[in-house]
Amino acid sequence: MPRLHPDRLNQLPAAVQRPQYDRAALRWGIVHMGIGAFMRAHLAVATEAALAAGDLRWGIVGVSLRQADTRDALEPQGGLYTVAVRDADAQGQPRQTLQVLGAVGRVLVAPESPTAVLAQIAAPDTRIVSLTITEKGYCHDPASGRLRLDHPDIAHDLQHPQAPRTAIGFMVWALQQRFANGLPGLTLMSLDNLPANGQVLQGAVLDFARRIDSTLAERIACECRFPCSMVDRIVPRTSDADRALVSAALGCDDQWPVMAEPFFDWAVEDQFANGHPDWGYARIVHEAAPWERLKLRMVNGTHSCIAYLGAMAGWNTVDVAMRQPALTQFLQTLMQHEIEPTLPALPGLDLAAYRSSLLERFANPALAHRTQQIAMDGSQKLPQRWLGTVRDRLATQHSIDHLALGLAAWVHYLRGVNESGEAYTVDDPHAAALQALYRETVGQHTHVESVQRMLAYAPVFGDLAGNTTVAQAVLPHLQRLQTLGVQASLLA
Ligand code: CS2
Repeated sequence: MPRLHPDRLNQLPAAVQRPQYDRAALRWGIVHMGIGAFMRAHLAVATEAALAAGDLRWGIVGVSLRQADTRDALEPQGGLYTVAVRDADAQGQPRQTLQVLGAVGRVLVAPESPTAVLAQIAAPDTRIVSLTITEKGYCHDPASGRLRLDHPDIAHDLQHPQAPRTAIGFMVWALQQRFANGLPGLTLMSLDNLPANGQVLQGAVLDFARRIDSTLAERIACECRFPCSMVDRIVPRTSDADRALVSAALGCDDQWPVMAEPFFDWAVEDQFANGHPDWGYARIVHEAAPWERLKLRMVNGTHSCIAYLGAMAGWNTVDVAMRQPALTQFLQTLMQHEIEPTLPALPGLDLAAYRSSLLERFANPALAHRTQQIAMDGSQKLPQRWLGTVRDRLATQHSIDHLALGLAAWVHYLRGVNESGEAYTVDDPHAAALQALYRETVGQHTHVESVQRMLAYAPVFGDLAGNTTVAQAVLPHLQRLQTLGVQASLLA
């Protein structure tokens, strides 16, 4: 099968949407750090619409901070790739609509050519640096939100202006070059699932810059903008079967397509240093915080519950887990009675409708989103997904019983073996410490003191570390998970 390529765009089946604008005339207004599947199905889709409407200033240069796989796959395709939007028809049969995108012109691989990445950020046409580097990419302490100056990559980057490793290092050293060349600041826009993601980014960038030169830090503070944002679209990792299915439908080989649900949401603060594309898909808002809280607690909070319970029960994908009535009942109650009362009012938002549409999104049978994928990096995710809600509930002396089952499932997951006795790797930057703690505490005996010691891990739990009320709430769930399993715990 021939490869997807700009020369073959006119041979694609008529139903496939494709770029109709002049890609040769694109300018590179956006540099995106962390060009993974999510960004290619989210920011790139919204930006593609602006390019299609004729504003060609916003082509995207992607940066991979580690691997070369995205560059290696996209380069022979002239940057083209397919977004397959998947759901099921009225009979429950999976279906997809395909769009080939042209917004990503080039991908740079940071470890291979760090100076090219610095030069791209420092280039006159660049206006926005956007980021999807995952929670751990900010090299911050998840509980406090501060940049970890003892992080080995941050320590390295402070010493290596020409060859940084982290997104933070790249941005600050490139901004120094920009200012030296007489160019203005940039919009630095985080699209990661962190509360106040713009502020976390700003804090990390300024902490890093201050270590280099206080004038540089002041200039960045003055000339750059750090909009906070809420992003929402389920984008599972692409499998070989997905690649084959998309290529067959295109009639040519796309090595790097992305799969997404039809749902798309994005609220981004109106804080831009040098304008932004006309992202018709985005809500440009004054304050993103209420949207972030809604999304992180409802979507990601429940997603992580599905992930840990599902991974332990052997429900390998989210849609399979959603076929368990005990689980969906649990999620309903968790949202309605424990999460929703902690959410700020959002004018025009019908929470009950949001909740039921979320359950439908999770049940989408065409996505095959793996529970193990969502389970990764729990140490980075728990604070914003569950612990904020826990704090709010405790402050008003309300029950945290359902959140406690989620926490118990996360602890149980650290065991590294599911209910069928299958071992898996706990993929988390804190895995070694957390699994050692698990073995010393609840891996031995499960009583309130051992649970309390397990939940005393400060980098995750912060001021909740060792909290007795939390430990008491988690204890019966963990005991049931360890002895009776997931299904029985949900029914208890
Ligand atoms: C998921 C998210 O992998 C995860 O942790 O919870 O990627 C989730 O699919 C998105 O945030 C949905 O917008």
